[in-house]
Amino acid sequence: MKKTGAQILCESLVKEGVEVIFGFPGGALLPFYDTLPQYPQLRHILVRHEQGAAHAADSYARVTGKAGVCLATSGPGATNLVTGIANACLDSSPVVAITGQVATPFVGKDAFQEVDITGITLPITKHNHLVLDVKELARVVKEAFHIAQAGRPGPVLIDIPRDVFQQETQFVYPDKVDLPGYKPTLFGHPTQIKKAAELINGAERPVIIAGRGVIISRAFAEIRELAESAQIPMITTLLGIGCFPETHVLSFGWLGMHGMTYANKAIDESDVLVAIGMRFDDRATGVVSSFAPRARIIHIDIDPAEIGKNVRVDVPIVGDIKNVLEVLNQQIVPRDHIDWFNQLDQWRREHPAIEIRESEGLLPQYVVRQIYEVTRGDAIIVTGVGQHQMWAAQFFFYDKPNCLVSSGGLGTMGFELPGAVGAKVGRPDETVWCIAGDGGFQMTIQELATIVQENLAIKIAIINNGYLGMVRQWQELFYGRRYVATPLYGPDFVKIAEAYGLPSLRVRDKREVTSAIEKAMEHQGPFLIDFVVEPEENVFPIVPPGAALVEAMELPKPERVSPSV
Ligand SMILES: Cc1ncc(C[n+]2csc(CCOP(=O)(O)OP(=O)(O)O)c2C)c(N)n1
Ligand SMILES: [Mg+2]
Repeated sequence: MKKTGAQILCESLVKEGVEVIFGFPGGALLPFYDTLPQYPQLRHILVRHEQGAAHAADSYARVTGKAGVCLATSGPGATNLVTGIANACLDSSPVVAITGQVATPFVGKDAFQEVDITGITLPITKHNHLVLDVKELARVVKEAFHIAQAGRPGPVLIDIPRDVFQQETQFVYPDKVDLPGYKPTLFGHPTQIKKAAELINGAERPVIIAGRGVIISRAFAEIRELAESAQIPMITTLLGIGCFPETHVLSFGWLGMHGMTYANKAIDESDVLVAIGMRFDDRATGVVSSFAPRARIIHIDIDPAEIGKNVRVDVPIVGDIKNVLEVLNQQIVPRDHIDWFNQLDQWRREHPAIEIRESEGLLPQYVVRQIYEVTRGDAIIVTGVGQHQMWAAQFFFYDKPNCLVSSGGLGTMGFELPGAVGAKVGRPDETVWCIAGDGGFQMTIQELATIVQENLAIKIAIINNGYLGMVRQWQELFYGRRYVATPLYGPDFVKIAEAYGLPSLRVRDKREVTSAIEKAMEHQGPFLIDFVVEPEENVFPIVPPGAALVEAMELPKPERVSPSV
């Protein structure tokens, strides 16, 4: 029996195990939306802006490990996806973005709502395809899901003209993909793994830096075995948070611009650095010429393009991390590094890094810490970008795997609210806290309507400092305190919540923080708290731009109290 392109798309999505589509309709998609009710197994979540659909699909993919799907109409719908696609690309998230396109006779004619979305997204997708014939649709969808998820994950875009949705053909879903040009290397080269094992076994001051690749590969047990048997301190990247329990004795925080000073020092002094599923981003390395100057570097990554891209590497291993570590672990000689750990502990005492200064006012760090205390760390945290993002990473201790969802590579303000939507839809049984900036929240505030319409029990904490805080901090520290375009008027968020139909509270006093968080947790549905915090609080440590990791500025000493890690 013949099926229409719209039916073929739905059938193909069902075959791929897709359960949720985050989308927004329009003319080019009308045939698709008209068909969708025939497939009740496909839940459609109507977002309020296509950027939200892309972020939700990205976040859904991060928390489930399955591809996330977003859908937008041609022209402005498609361009509204662009930021979200770029975000997924830079953080290696498997998103399949589907766009409607003008009908094939109109393609290339500047037709109403026509943009060349495959052209626009070429540099920010792993692959994209304009489907010009319904006969290729099933194969293109199959390939899209394969490419999005195989090897290093990333976004794939499928552009489907309106008439292709209406054309009919026989539906046969391919069982296999045949892509001779794309065969990711999954198993590390044995000789390279042997060299790595020898380096690790001979190391005096080894360090592991683990990135999001470890989470993507679900190599939680394998990385723990490596760290424990070889007694190597574990440091993560920002996006690697949640690949190893942060309260484990071997956990030494995360590196980089706002990372822990002792972690950055450990890297600086290390003699063997095992970099796993991370890509030496400039926010992680500081000035590259001074990065890990004493270390031989082992780099394990599934993407050969990352090897040697930013730093020189002594032993590259290309492969899936779980597979590589399984083999590597067999060659590790158990040992300890007592002197090295004594040194690390001394640095940790000297630079406690994660501390909350004494203050009568309401400090954002305290809000994050109390969310940790009340949830006992059992929550998925979704953040925006800025100071609150760094505090969320510093003051919550991530013990459960894969519980921080944050925009790392692109640093996209506005990710927080739609990101929380994707996380809650993907893991409905988990508590999801959206830790939002007052700036970023105003960028995608409209997704409150999605949350209420879908009754997603997301708890929202706005860290309301009245500033584009991270930019203000840079102006304070590096631009003579000239606050240009960073003081931020915001609406009354409690009234906004009320208007959208969700309960809320405002907290200005630190004594009310805990009970407000408890109230939000007790409430069955979504809940918003507007935390009006100290406006000019800064994130420490901070490695100034152009400086080495060890040149971090720390919280001024007299203000230090309560070291807690
Ligand atoms: C879309 C976008 N525009 C601009 C920036 C630059 N930027 C980085 S952090 C920041 C301030 C964020 O303000 P807010 O959301 O209130 O968070 P805060 O730093 O105050 O916690 C800005 C403007 C960005 N990251 N993303
Ligand atoms: Mg702010």
